[in-house]
Parts: sequence; structure tokens; C-alpha cells
Amino acid sequence: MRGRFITFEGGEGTGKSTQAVALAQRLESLGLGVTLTREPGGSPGAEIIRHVLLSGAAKPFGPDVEAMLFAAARDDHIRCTILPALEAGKWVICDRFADSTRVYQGVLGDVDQRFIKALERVSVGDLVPDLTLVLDVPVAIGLKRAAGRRRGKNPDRFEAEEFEFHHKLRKAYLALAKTEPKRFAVIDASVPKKTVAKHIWDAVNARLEPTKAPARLEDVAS
Ligand code: Z5A
Repeated sequence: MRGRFITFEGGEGTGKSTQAVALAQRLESLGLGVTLTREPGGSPGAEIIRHVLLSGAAKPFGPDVEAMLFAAARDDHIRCTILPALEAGKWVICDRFADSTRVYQGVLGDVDQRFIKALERVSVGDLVPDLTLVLDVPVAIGLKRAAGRRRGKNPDRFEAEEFEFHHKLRKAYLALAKTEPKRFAVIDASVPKKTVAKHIWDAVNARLEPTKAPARLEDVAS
């Protein structure tokens, strides 16, 4: 049986990485096979492209080229990591996916929607997440958290954008979530971590029923 595919989305410092780890651990505690991964990155080839993108080295080429690089990284990530895990029946938890390109490059970077869709067609094909959790916090809180986590290190290519950029980002995610209410769940992530984790778990339970999923094959066999 194909595994389940859950993606986390949202702006900077909304708590995606924290909650992706917590969800992966909770699913594992049920005896489910889990692959925790991220974008850009998640496979050796895609991690190299991540470095190019987040260092800002590709910024001078413009958002169209950045969108192509994110898509190239995604193509490698899907082939090397995501599809093999799903085919093995695992739950794949991914920190950002194609919706990030739709929002960052498509909406914020003003890249033509037809171009974004064409890139999705070649890189993602018909791989649609079973559930996408959009973590939502007021921009000031998200930026404060991201700065706290950096502890004095320079912000990356996207963190360095202005407040207005992050405000538009938040609005774009909320608008995108409304277009596919069956796939998206918007989670208020301004509350303490444990409360956010509970709301996420409720959404995962309601939509994908992990407690009824078969445990790992090796566990069943032993
Ligand atoms: N990007 C793109 O443009 N196009 C694409 O297609 C893709 C990506 C895939 C990847 O950066 C960048 O690439 C990203 C978009 C762009 N832009 N930026 N920057 P990344 O992978 O390095 O980082 P990120 O994805 O933006 O996540 P983040 O900023 O690192 O934050 P986060 O994962 O959402 O949050 P966190 O690390 O879990 O938490 C941040 C801090 O807040 C940390 O100290 C936590 O302990 C704390 N925290 C978390 N939750 C809470 C709560 N509930 N209360 C209090 N404190 C909390």
C-alpha cells in the first residue's frame, strides 16, 4: 500500500521544522515507517542546489531561474527520496514542497503562472500531497522566532527580504489554502509548541487516520 505524503508550508519562523519533527516522532511511535525530509534539499543532488539557492548565488539570474532551480532540486528529491519511501509504504513528512514555489516565486517573484504550472508538470507530475499543513503566525512573531534561531548569523537569501515581503507571503499562503480546502489545513502556530502539535495531530487524525494504518511490514512479520 502506498504511504502517505504530508507537507508543511508557511512563512519564516512559523515552526515548520519543529512541528515536522514532532509529527514524524508521533507517527513513528505508532509503529509507522516515516521519512522526514525537506525542500530545497532532501537528496544529495538537491542539497547541492539548496546551497546555491540559499546563498543568494542564483538571485542575480532572477525569479524565473530560481524557480527552475527549485524545480530541478524537487525532481531529484522526488525520484531519490520521496517516491521510493511512498512505494515502501512509508509516511513522508516534507518541510516545504511545490506550494513554496507557487507562493515565493509565483506570487512574490511574479513568475508567470503558466511557467510555474509547466515546471510543476515536469518535476512533480501527479504527485499531490495527501495533506498540506500551512502554519500561520503574524509576521512579526515569525521573523522574531527566525532571528532567535539564527543567533546572530546572517539571514539567508529569503530571510533578508523586507517586512512587506513577509506580509504578502502570509496573505498568499492563506489565499492558496482556500483554493484547495480538501488538501490544506491552516494551523494557528502563534500558540505554544505543544498546542500547535495537538492541532496538527487533530488535523492528521481527522483526514488520514494514522491510528488505523498498517504498521511497518517488518513489525507485522516479526
Ligand atoms: N523556498 C522558495 O523560495 N521556493 C521553494 O520552492 C522552496 C523554498 C522549497 C528555505 O529556507 C527557503 O527557500 C525559504 C523559502 C525558500 N525561505 N526562507 N528563509 P529554510 O529551509 O532554511 O527555512 P524555512 O523553510 O523558511 O524555515 P525556517 O525559517 O527555518 O523556520 P521554520 O522551520 O518555520 O521554524 P522552526 O525552525 O521550527 O522554528 C524557528 C524558531 O522558533 C526556533 O527557535 C523554534 O524553537 C521556535 N519556535 C517554533 N515554534 C514555536 C512556538 N509555537 N512558540 C515559540 N517558539 C517557537
